[in-house]
Amino acid sequence: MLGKILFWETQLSADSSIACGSCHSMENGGSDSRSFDPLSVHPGPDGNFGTPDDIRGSIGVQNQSCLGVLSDDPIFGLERQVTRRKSPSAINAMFDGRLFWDGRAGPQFLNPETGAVSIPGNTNPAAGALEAQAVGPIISDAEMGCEVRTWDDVRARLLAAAPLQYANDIPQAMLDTLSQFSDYESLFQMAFGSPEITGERIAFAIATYERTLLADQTPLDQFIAGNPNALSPQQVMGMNLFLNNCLPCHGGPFLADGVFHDIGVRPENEDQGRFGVTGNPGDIGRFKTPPLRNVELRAPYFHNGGKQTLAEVVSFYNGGGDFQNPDGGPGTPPLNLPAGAQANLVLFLEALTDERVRNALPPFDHPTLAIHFRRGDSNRDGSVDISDAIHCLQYLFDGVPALCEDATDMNDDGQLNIADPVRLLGRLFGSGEILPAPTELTRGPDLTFDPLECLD
Ligand code: HEC
Ligand code: HEC
Ligand SMILES: [Ca+2]
Ligand SMILES: [Ca+2]
Ligand SMILES: [Ca+2]
Repeated sequence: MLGKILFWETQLSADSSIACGSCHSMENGGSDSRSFDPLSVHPGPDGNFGTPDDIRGSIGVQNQSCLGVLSDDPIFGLERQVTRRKSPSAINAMFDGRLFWDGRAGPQFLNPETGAVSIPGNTNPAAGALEAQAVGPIISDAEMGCEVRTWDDVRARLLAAAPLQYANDIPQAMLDTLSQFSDYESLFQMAFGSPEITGERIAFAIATYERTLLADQTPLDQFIAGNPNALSPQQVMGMNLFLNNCLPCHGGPFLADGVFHDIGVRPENEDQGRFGVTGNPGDIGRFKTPPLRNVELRAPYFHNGGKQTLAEVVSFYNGGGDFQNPDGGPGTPPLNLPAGAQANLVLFLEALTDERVRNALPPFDHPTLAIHFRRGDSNRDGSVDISDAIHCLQYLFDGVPALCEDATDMNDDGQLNIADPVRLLGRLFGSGEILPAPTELTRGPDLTFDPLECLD
């Protein structure tokens, strides 16, 4: 329960905007549909936006010091930074001893504050991999942290936080816990027997929650259990194609072999993948085979988020990949399937969805995170300019609907009135101060409580 609260706690991030769940949403199969957002693009190794090496990653935090002082990021400026890879799933990750696309979080977990071995890597194949992974994003200056974040900073934030105060639709069982243990010290006391908040305990709790995220109720599971009607005839044909062509790498209960291949998604020097961990030249451009459960929900696909639909992925395999890399290993030979067969393969991949994940039912239920909006962007076209002052005036005087009240509340006083366009005009043309958080510089959550709403 503590781990679930922490996984959905935006106050674990340096600016109370991003939780683990922001980049690993259940409805998206444990990945991030925000990757489709135009602002969720990383320009890739060439540093330029709009070129083929761009990556659809996940939106994290602005470049800032741990005191909250923003600084211009060479790539993202004052907008939120974006990860260099697409977020893989936190669901069904518990049996994998090599997490991340390149497997750099291994089974040994070191106490992040003392460096002592906390979970030795040899007790079982996955051992402490989830714990080792969980400490990364909290400290990362692009995902949830700030420049040189310390665990003292993380601790101080949790001590000062009212748990989940910025979240909505909190599931009843979580509310019951919070009504009994209303601050983080008592939650840590509940879980660990004493109130100390440490990096090690945060990792223990989050990983223990992730071990409840087992998606094992799919049409394929029902079919294997003996219900012949669980798959349609097309899906059975798709399954046979899958068994013949995909099984070498996507076998086993999670439909993944847990090893690293170069299937030619991108030229191998753009992101060297596994090589960054092993230093073995044969590993250049190799990435971990992703497990395929809930893959239907996880678009866009591949480590670079480069394919938008499963049909595009199947067509990629049908042609034998997009790039032939020299050290590519076995790669994937072209399938040369007719269109109907490719469609059946897609239908089979859609039979790998656990409906509890799609519908966020227990154990995949969760609080709703606050909507991110840009203060002042009243007409919601993505930028803040004179047209927003006009939109706000039209809302006030001509009955034009507000698209996001919080964005229109330019001075963040919880009321919509003439003071709002005046505040924006002062900002645009006078020497007016930057608008209240999340400011006009980036999108973020509203951190003041008011009755206004932002509907998407
Ligand atoms: C800003 C977005 C972002 C946030 C916040 C974030 N993650 Fe991730 N997560 C990613 C990305 C991107 C990767 C893949 C990175 C890579 O492979 O180099 C990843 C990888 C993972 C993996 C590995 C899955 C696998 O199969 O290898 C797990 C598990 C995970 N994250 C859990 C968490 C937890 C727990 C938190 C909170 C403590 C968290 N993430 C916060 C984006 C995010
Ligand atoms: C040689 C091993 C191999 C074979 C064969 C293979 N795959 Fe993959 N698959 C991978 C790897 C590795 C990735 C990740 C590649 C990357 O992102 O760079 C992947 C990614 C995927 C993804 C994207 C998942 C995600 O979360 O982004 C899908 C879908 C997929 N494969 C389906 C298939 C299908 C269908 C077949 C058979 C036609 C197949 N694969 C054959 C290794 C393989
Ligand atoms: Ca680029
Ligand atoms: Ca605007
Ligand atoms: Ca106002």
